[in-house]
Amino acid sequence: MSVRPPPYIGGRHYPFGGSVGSKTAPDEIHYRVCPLCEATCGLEVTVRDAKVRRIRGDRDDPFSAGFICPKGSTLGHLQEDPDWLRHPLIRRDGEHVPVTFDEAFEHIALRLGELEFSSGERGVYLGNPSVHNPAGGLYIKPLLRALGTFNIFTASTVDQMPRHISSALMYGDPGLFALPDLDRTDHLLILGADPLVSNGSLATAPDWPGRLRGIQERGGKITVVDPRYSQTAKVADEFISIVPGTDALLLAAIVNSVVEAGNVTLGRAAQHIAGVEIALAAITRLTPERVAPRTGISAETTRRLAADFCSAETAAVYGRMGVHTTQFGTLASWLTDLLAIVTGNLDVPGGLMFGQSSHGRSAVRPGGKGFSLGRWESEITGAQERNGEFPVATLAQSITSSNGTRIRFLLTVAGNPVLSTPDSAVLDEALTHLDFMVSIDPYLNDTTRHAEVILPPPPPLERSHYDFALGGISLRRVPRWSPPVFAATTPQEHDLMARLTQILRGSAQDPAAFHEEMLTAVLERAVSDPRSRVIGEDPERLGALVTGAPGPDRILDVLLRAGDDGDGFGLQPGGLSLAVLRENSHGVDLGELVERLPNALRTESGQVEAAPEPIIADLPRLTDFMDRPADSRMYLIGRRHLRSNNSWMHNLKILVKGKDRCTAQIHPDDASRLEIEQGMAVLVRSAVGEVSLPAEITSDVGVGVVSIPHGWGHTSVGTQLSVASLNAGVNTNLLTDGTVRDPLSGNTQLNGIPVEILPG
Ligand SMILES: Nc1nc2c(c(=O)[nH]1)N[C@H]1C(S)=C(S)[C@@H](COP(=O)(O)OP(=O)(O)OC[C@H]3O[C@@H](n4cnc5c(=O)[nH]c(N)nc54)[C@H](O)[C@@H]3O)O[C@H]1N2
Ligand SMILES: Nc1nc2c(c(=O)[nH]1)N[C@H]1C(S)=C(S)[C@@H](COP(=O)(O)OP(=O)(O)OC[C@H]3O[C@@H](n4cnc5c(=O)[nH]c(N)nc54)[C@H](O)[C@@H]3O)O[C@H]1N2
Ligand code: SF4
Ligand SMILES: [Mo]
Repeated sequence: MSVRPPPYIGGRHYPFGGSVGSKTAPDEIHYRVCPLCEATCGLEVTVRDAKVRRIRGDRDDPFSAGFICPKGSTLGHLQEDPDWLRHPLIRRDGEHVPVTFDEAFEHIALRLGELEFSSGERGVYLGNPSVHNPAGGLYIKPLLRALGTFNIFTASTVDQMPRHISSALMYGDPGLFALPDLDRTDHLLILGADPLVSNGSLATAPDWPGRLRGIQERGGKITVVDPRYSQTAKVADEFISIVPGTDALLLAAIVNSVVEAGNVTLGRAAQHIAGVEIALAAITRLTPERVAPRTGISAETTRRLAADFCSAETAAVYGRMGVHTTQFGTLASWLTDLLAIVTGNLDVPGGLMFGQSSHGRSAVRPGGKGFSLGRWESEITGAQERNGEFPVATLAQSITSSNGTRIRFLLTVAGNPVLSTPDSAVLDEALTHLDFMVSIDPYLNDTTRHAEVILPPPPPLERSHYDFALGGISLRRVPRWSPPVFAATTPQEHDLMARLTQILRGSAQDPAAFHEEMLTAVLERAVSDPRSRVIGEDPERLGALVTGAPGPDRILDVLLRAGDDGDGFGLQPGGLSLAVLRENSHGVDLGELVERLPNALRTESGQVEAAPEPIIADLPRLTDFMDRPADSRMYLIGRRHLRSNNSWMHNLKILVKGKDRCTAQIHPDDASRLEIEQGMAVLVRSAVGEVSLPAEITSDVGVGVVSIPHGWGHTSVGTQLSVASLNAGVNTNLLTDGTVRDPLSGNTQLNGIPVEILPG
């Protein structure tokens, strides 16, 4: 399989990386995909004398073409961070002390044995990095099964859960996201996303800067809607300032403007879409005039946004954190897709397209089980499940409840909820009520300091990598597999999960046997799946042909070979396998996304449901909100920085050096009204908490808006973050009110929180 030339020319080549000093040994060059964010950039890692000498963007990567951000060049720094734990810790007499892996697992087995937690007393929190490593992709499922509890919490309910819910209700699959086809679109409307900084989310593509420039160079237009003149807004053709938390209103009014102008057209996908009339009838009250006082955007501008969208040959709409982490996140997410539907831009090149992972097996006909909300409730808090989990905002109460059952044993995997989730002070305190806590995490941080046992995985360069989670949301199909750069000196994350799973099941700890068991199950599923390339084959015969290290690599080999583009274990010569990815170290370019309707649909009807019943039933809440007067306080929103990664990369000096980034940005008009001067400490107070931090006066934020980044506040005692704790900052989630949630998704409102600001 040959590697085709890059899909686009360009890419900003940041001159990052260390200098190349005097030579003592020949350089080794390794190619790998960066696991730090959703952009999946290809990296070129130069190693000499067992040390990383330089990391730069891999110019031969067909997807990223040399693009890299400052974080991508820090994998060597993570490798050498003295605070990255290289052995487990056990807390003894209030202090975390190093132990061997065997001792740590022995301790866990002993404690779980003596404490005998019932299923309702166990709980788990999964954080963001588990989306970015193969162990998270493959080994969490059996671990959750062994935990045998409904008390599952993840960072999704402070993030993308609304998109899962709207996608599940519309397309029948919570993972089937409609993606903006950046490389072919003529018009891109971005709301509440800052991909120049975040490098994109739920639309995997490296080099958003280059790809956005590509739209403009093709003569297309980019419009950004944001309460802040974001980095992305600065490169857009038009910026529209919006009152935080009101995007659902704006989007509904845009859709109504499309209708009013007689521009509704369902386009190519028309025959696969049901319920458009019902959807349109349900939003008729949300007119450009009526929403304007709430959104702060004139009716005229709203109509023009609609006209721009309709007049473009192809148009894509993209909403992210600013849209999803509000009280109307699911409605807003549905409305982005409805806008694409009524303008004929769904499942059309240049519009919104559906992704397709290379290790997956596509259905050959539409239809499925559909999707239900609230299949069970928490016996502790009464919260309803959403996509298999409870809102993380109910985690603290699930631990401290005095209703009988409560969580007494908590496992955290790759998560720092003490900094990342709402009502942080309450959660921080709640964790002290646990009888037992285990964390799979490389750092002793604000969350893991509560753990009795911490099990660290090896750093990224000591692992193989493949993006199980992101392949299906990539804007181009470019499977890439990366071998480890350095041999691991500690067990892999999947080994840790295997042992933990075995302890929970009460079986002997034997990771090798566990990996074999997983592989057998995957093989058996593959040969009995009608969509598979190896249906009816003998799993044992295939098993003998599998290559790669035990664990995720061997499983990947089976998934690739039995998948849509696989070699079928020899039945389809030239198809994908782990060996083919190994040979093509820059990746294999399978090209642009192709139309996937109707077969990708898993709704009961086999159609796109434009008007799902729970969505329509939630609309009166939005109309009521429109009719209520606006809050007279200021609105708090977040922001990210290119050199940050949620809460956990502030321990690298190279990323945190420079001027203070944990500031409260306020508009000059607000500053003069409140008599606040540049750099002065201000107190920001919400319904649930307050923080004091330096003011940064800038007209980048709108009047009445205050912006504070999240992921800071590394102030806890008993952590081991020698760099992060020197640049601690404050935790904005002390201000986040966990009771204010989007009811359809359970997502907490993180953007648009009413706050007061006081000098001092
Ligand atoms: N106010 C506000 N709050 C927010 C947000 C916001 O915009 N505003 N954003 C939200 C979003 S989008 C997210 S995704 C969440 C993130 O919330 P979390 O996922 O809970 O937090 P992170 O800061 O990503 O912490 C990641 C943890 O994983 C550990 N880690 C790093 N690499 C690995 C690894 O390879 N394996 C394992 N096992 N552990 C690893 C780190 O040490 C750290 O403890 O925060 C959310 N919180
Ligand atoms: N450098 C860096 N990159 C990251 C991360 C990081 O921490 N640092 N985190 C990663 C993760 S886990 C995620 S989920 C992604 C998130 O990716 P993005 O969603 O692109 O990231 P944000 O920077 O949170 O962008 C949200 C934007 O919404 C705006 N906003 C706030 N409230 C509103 C509102 O009510 N309406 C509108 N229209 N806009 C609003 C904010 O001003 C901001 O510009 O980023 C990922 N990439
Ligand atoms: S944009 Fe994301 S994937 Fe690319 S180098 Fe930066 S952190 Fe890594
Ligand atoms: Mo996220």
